[in-house]
Parts: sequence; structure tokens; C-alpha cells
Amino acid sequence: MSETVVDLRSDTVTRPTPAMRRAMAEAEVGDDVYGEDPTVNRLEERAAEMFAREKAIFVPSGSMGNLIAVKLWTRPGTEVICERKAHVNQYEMASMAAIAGAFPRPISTADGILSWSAIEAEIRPKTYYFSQTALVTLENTHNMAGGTLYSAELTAEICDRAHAAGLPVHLDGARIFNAAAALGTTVAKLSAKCDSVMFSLSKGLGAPVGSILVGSGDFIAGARSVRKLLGGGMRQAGVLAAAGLIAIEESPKLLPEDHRNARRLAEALAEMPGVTLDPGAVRTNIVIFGVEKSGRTAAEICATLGKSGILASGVGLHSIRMVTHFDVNRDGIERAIAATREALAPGA
Ligand code: TLP
Repeated sequence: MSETVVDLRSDTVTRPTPAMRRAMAEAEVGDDVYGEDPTVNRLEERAAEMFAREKAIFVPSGSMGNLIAVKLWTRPGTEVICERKAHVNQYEMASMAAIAGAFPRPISTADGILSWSAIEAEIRPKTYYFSQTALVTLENTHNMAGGTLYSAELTAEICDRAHAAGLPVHLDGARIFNAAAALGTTVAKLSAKCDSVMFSLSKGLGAPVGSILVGSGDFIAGARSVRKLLGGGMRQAGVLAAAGLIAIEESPKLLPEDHRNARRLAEALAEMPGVTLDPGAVRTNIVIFGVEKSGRTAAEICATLGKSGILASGVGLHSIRMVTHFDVNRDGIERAIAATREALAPGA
């Protein structure tokens, strides 16, 4: 791909920084299935410490981290309450059903953020002939709602009420460091009462591969078995964990700049004829906007943008997602703005 391409399809496209590449080359490694990779062990210890949890486990992907949690918290035939556009519901190959045997009970919201009253209404009655609710999942930030946020208070309230109802809460915190940066708090505070948390190293934090699952000692011991069951036991994974360590120590500082770039992008897009977007709702690094009024589909507009070297994703027939990250600077954002204005012009 040419250097002049501005890739806003996702923050998963970030490439490892020079410091990450050096650390990867020099990483001390061992066989992690034997628990003998010192760099993986350091990453897991540091992640557990950052989240104020007993233990953490390095997993190959966010999808696997979420699936491990679902598999541990549910039994086949039980239900998982989630938001309708949640990643666990829409983008994980229905793995919760296909592999864990659990069934999603999705709730539609305008902004991706669940309230306790919405969750409570979906808890199945404790009657022997109904499938039973086993788990509540939250997503912070909520990807397909445009990077929207749960506050620490709302998350804690949902956890308290879920626990009182006998339900654990799993947090898909793929972008929880973005949430912490936007809310001026820590990842530990944002997830304090959640029973398990998955976060990604390979999105805005810029590591090439991997996610982390954190939780109690017992939960992570179970996660180690399920990771192996799924074929996710890795050997000299320290080469990847070395980049992950830099990602959690250094990259969170860079996220406010991604958020400022997303805000600039959103404000400019909102002014364009044919675009539907509330720029005030853009608090992190994800901008999702409607193009229905332009009379063209998202796919058509993305194809036009692609010709100018601007990559964006169609995430619905008439909605486009642009995600900012550290490989796109302010100049790239300005280029994306100019190209989108042109792509939306009549006759473009
Ligand atoms: N999200 C990807 C796509 O799969 C949609 C993206 O480009 O945003 N939870 C959330 C909230 C996510 O956004 C993603 C990836 C995952 C989990 C899964 O992570 P990976 O890709 O590591 O399996």
C-alpha cells in the first residue's frame, strides 16, 4: 500500500512503532504453554496490575478473549444479554452460539449504551421451562455506536444490580483505554466491578497482535484451559508480548490526539450537504456518519474515496465509519475531509 494512503477503515490497521519492533527483536522468550515465556508473564502481570485484578492472560485476538469469557460464564442453552450492535453479537461469527452454545439476547439502543432498566427487562424468569440468563456483556467504547462511552458510575451500577440478580458482567473493553482517555480516568476505575474484562493491544494501542483478558485467579485459570481448547495456546509469544508491553505503557498517551482528530473530522463532515452526524456525540476515535441524504450508498462513496487514497468502511447501506489512530496525523485528516467533500459533491 502506498505511503500516501490515509487508512481510516479501523484502528486495527496501526503498524508497530520502531520501539515496538526493537523490543520484539530483542524479546526474551520461552514456551508460554509451559508458562515459561518471561515477556508474556511480564505483560500479564502488568496488565493485571493496571486493571487492579488478580490475573491476566494474553490471547491471540479480542474475539477469542470475548469467547473465552462467554464460554466460562455460560452453559449451553443459557442466554447472554448484550447490546444489538455489540461486537459479541454481530462480528464474532456467532461464536457464542456456535462454540459456547449460548444464545444472545440483544437489546437495541440509540447510542449503544445499556441501562440497568433495559437489562432487567430482558432477564428471563426463573422458571424451569425458560432458558436462563447467564451473563451481561457491555462494550466500552461501543464500536458501532460511534465510540460511545459508559462512565465508571454507570458500569458500577449495572454490575451491582447484575450481581444482586446473580449475574456476572463481562466487559468488552477492546477500546477501554480510549474510554479512559476521554473520561479522564483509569481503566481500573472504569471496569472495577466487572467480573472479566477483555482489552485489545492491537487497535489504538498499536501492537501488531493480541488482546488481554483480566479477572480473578480462578477465572484466568479457567481461561487458560479454554484458550488451549480453542487452539490459542502460543509458544514463544514473547515477541508479540514485547510490543504489547510498550502498547500499554506508552500508547495511551497518544489517544487524546486521535480523539481530537476524530472531533475535527466529525465537525467538518457534519457541515457537508448529504451527511447526517452529530459531532458532539463523537467523544473518542470513531466517527460514524449517515450518507442517505446524498442519494448514494456507503459503498459508492467509499469506492470514490478509495480513488483519492482515503480508505473508510461502509458499516451499513448508508453509513460510513472512519476511525482515527496514530498512523494518521492531522494532515491526513484534512486530506480525508477534502476528499469526502469532493466525493459527496453532485456528479462526483
Ligand atoms: N473490531 C474490528 C472489526 O471486527 C469490526 C474493528 O475494525 O473495529 N470487540 C470490539 C469492540 C471490537 O471492535 C473488535 C474488533 C473486537 C472485539 C475483536 O477484536 P479482534 O479483531 O482482535 O478479534
